Amino acid sequence: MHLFPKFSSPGSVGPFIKEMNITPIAITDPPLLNAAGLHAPYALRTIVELITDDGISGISEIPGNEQTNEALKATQHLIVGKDPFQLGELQQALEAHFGTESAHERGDTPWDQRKLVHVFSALEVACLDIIGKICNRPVVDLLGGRMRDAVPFAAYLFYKYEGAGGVLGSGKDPAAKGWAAARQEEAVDPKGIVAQAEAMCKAYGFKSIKLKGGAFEPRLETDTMLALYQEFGGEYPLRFDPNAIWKPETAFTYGKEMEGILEYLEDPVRGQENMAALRKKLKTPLATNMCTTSFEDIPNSIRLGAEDIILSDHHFWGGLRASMQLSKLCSTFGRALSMHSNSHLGISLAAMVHLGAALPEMPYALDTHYPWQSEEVIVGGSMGFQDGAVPVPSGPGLGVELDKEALQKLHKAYLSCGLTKRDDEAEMRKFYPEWTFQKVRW
Ligand code: GKR
Ligand code: MG
Repeated sequence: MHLFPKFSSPGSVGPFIKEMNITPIAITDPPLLNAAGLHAPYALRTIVELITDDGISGISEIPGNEQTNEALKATQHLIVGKDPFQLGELQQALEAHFGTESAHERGDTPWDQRKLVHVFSALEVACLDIIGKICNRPVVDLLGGRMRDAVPFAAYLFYKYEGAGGVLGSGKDPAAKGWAAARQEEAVDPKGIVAQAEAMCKAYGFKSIKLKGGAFEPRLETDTMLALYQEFGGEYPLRFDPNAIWKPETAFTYGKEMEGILEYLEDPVRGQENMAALRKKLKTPLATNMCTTSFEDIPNSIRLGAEDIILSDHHFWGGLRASMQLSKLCSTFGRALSMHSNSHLGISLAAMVHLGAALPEMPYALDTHYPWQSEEVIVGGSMGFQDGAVPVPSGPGLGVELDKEALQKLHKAYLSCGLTKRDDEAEMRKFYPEWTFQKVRW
């Protein structure tokens, strides 16, 4: 029973959402290795555009997945006609329609497989873009204001097979130099990874380095980190992430070996209990984007002491405002907050930058896959990095605009590539037919 009348947005006064466009796209992606297999030649993203009655467009980008797209389509009747400022009301309408989604539905893969958090995030970011344009303020100002003018990112290294992705597969451009060449070359040993780090840091100015592990046995991957330390140690902080594929004893052995060379160790083991037990034995801080990935996970994380750093991601924490709430919880409970990424384009990057700029504390450079992508869906092409950081876009809203021609081209690639969701195991089986994903391998 409501003691007070519930406010309901008038709909007919002020701006209202008149149109909602959902466009799945496919972007070329190199054959990067991880614990779940291999990246396919295309990564999928979904672009959402909301248009108000007076023609203001708000955009967002989320990981592409047919199921999420279906869920987005099912929200259309709830969104069209609503006031984009009434985010609380929108959220409640979505929750009433879909019910809740448990943290368990995240799945075991390195990436998050939940639908609803992605749907909420897509709609919230597009609404914030509209609100920013109406108020003539950047999104960072809607999140509490600018704590920094540029947001630092880390070089995100991957073991990879030869090739730069897309229909050309392993096709080589003989004129490719520097980072462009590194994107095409094979990297399966420490030397290849060190060369990749040099090329990426030189091209983007990154000053922190992360290696995605979990692809090869721990000895090789630890040696790779030691080789990176020899080359960059002392100067650039290093991180390593085997996506929870190590057994507790393996993580202890190799975690001890890497003690002193890592800024943090990311998801060495699976589950909050295993993380908490390892954390008691290692001096290196532990970070996660796999065991504490929603508000529902926080009480147990605090009870157990599962990690030191939560790698947020507005795509799966339910949006930018939810990520700001997470930052408050983190500071209350003695966690640092940083940011996780997946293959993405400039709309996601812009949202990450606005969020990063608004966070009260930013002790670590954020993750981004952006250097691995060679296409864009925003006007003007790729966003620029200066000294490893992205300046906060200066325009109102997200400060980036949708390139309609590029959107159509990438949508055509989606229709012709035949992929409907991310499946790194299936891609790996094209090389090794017997290969299976194991939650814990070594
Ligand atoms: O792109 O292969 C990848 C990564 O493994 C990604 O899916 C993870 O979600 O970057 C991520 C991570 O930090 O775990
Ligand atoms: Mg990770």
